[in-house]
Amino acid sequence: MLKFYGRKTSINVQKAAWAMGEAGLKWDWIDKDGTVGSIDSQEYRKLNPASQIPTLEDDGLLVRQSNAIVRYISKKYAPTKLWPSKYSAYVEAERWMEWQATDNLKNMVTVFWGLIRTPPEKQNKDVIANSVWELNKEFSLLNEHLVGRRYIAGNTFSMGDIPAGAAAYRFYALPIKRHNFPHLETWYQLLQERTPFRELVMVPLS
Ligand SMILES: N[C@@H](CCC(=O)N[C@@H](CS)C(=O)NCC(=O)O)C(=O)O
Repeated sequence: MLKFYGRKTSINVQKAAWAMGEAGLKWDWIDKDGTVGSIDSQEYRKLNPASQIPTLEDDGLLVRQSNAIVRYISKKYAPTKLWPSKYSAYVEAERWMEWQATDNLKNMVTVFWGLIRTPPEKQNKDVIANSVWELNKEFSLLNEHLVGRRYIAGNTFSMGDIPAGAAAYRFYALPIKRHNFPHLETWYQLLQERTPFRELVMVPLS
C-alpha cells in the first residue's frame, strides 16, 4: 500500500494526489487534514529531511518533491496515460511542470499567502498587486501556448497538465483581477471534467 504524507489544502500535495488519482491508485493518506502535526517531528524528518509535504512511500522507497512524485507516478503507474511517449510532447510537459514550480509558484505563493493566510490588516497590498500582475503575465504565456492545443503537451492529457492545472485552480479561485484568457479557460474547463481534479485539487483554499 502506498503511504502518502500531506495535507489536502497544500498545492504541492494536490499535484501528487491528482497524479495518483489519475493513475487509479489507492493510498493510505497520512495527515490529510493537517491535524496530526506529523511533519514537525524527528520521525517525519527521517522521511523528509526538509520537513515538508508531500512525501510518498512506495514499498519502502521514499519519493520527495511534489513534481518528482508526479513524474514517478506517471512513469511507474500510468506510463501510457500520463507519460508522453513522443519527445515533442515530453519536452512540453516538462517545460510547463518546471514553469509551475519556478516562474509561476513564486508569485502564487506571494498572492496566496498574502490574501488567504494573512489577516486583512497585515496584508501588503502593493506586494500582492505586483505579484497578481506577474501572475497574469505568467498565465498569458500559458494561454498563448494553448492556442491550437487541447492540453499542455498536445491533444491528450498528460503529467504536464497536473502542476499547471493545480496552479490554474488557485488562479481562478483567488479573489484577484484576472485578464481574459480564452484558451486557458477552455483548458481549465476540460480539467474540471476530470474527477481526480475536482476531488483532489478543487478544495476550499483555506
Ligand atoms: N519543493 C517542495 C516544496 C514543498 C512545500 O513547500 N511544502 C509545504 C506545503 S505546500 C510545506 O511542507 N509546508 C509546511 C506545512 O505545510 O506545514 C515540493 O514541491 O514538494
